[in-house]
Amino acid sequence: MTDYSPKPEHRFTFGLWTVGNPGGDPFGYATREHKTPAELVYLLGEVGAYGVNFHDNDLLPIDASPAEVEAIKKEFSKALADTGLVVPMATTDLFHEPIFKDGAFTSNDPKVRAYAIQKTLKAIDLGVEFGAKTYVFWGGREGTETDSSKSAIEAIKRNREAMNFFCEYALDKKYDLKFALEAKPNEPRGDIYNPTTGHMLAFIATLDHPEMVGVNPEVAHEHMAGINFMHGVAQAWEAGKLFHIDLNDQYPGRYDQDLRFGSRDIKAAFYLVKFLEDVKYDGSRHFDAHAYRTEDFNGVKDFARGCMRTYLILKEKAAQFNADKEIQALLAEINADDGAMTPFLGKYSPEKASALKAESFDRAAISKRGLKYERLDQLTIDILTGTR
Ligand code: GCO
Ligand code: MN
Ligand code: MN
Repeated sequence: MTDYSPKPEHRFTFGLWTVGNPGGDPFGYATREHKTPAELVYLLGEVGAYGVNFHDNDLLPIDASPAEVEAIKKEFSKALADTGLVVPMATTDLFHEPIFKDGAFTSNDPKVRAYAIQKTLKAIDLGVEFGAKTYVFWGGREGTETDSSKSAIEAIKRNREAMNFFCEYALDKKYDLKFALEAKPNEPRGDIYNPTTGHMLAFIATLDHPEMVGVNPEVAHEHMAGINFMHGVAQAWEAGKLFHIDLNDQYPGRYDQDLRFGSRDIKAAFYLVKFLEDVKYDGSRHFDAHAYRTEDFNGVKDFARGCMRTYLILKEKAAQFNADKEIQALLAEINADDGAMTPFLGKYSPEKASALKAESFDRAAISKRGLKYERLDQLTIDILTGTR
């Protein structure tokens, strides 16, 4: 029996807003009391997390007085020192306040845009003060309900202008900081701009400092869009852009559920963990989820422990998959290459193209081969269900 207890090297992190989520929803009031940032750090220390992330206003209420700011920071720093937790990531709350009702960086109102940039500059300073090396941008309000209201092209330009501003700011301040953009298709807006990780990757390529900016894909967000999360993560990784990741779970086609990691689609979670471990992703495994509204704070601890435990179980299953002789033999067979096509494949040359055009292929014979994916998938299921 393997030890599934979380260790710092696993890089498990939670946001203050995740374990601090009071259980309210659009139809019901909070079911858990408010806890201070310091209290939440102790809770995370108790369950064995490595780090804690925050929005500016998770830590400091928006109208906190200078004295309150100092007191909260002091208490929070003490909790970090007592527990050994670190702050790998920080972000800005650009969605709760009514001023952001029609967006932050993409608002039609220049005053709102300027305020959003000012708030983010201050929030970046706060994150850096606590040691954050990754800064996440989630534009929850950057969208529309009616496309009569806003130019989709202007929205892209305004988002770009803001990101370029922050890159220059970080360079100017000599901050050791990279930016990670988080896509979501909808909720809270009817539609959000740059709705998927793929859109974000394309957007990043248009920035002045694309090397400073990557993505923060979230399981639930891509599942809401009905797409394969691991494929998006792989694309980000291959492009050198996987700067952070938000782990949770989600039934497609439903409201934003933020379920405990791996609790809905265990197979998708398995392929994701296997991918992250196989490529040796060394960033945070950030759980952006929250406990069911039915839970008290013991249930919140069960939730947090569950996220990490499931990750570690799936990591073990991935190692088992990689070591399984039958699976590896099937994979070797599927990927077999006798070299006969090498002259035709790879980089283009005019000779190669002519040779390839002259070659004849026995389509019927090639298509007859059974690929044994049914067997392979069942072996995967056997591993996942612990029957193998
Ligand atoms: C959501 C998002 C947020 C962001 C967070 C960090 O659906 O509400 O996932 O939780 O991840 O604001 O920027
Ligand atoms: Mn989310
Ligand atoms: Mn998220």
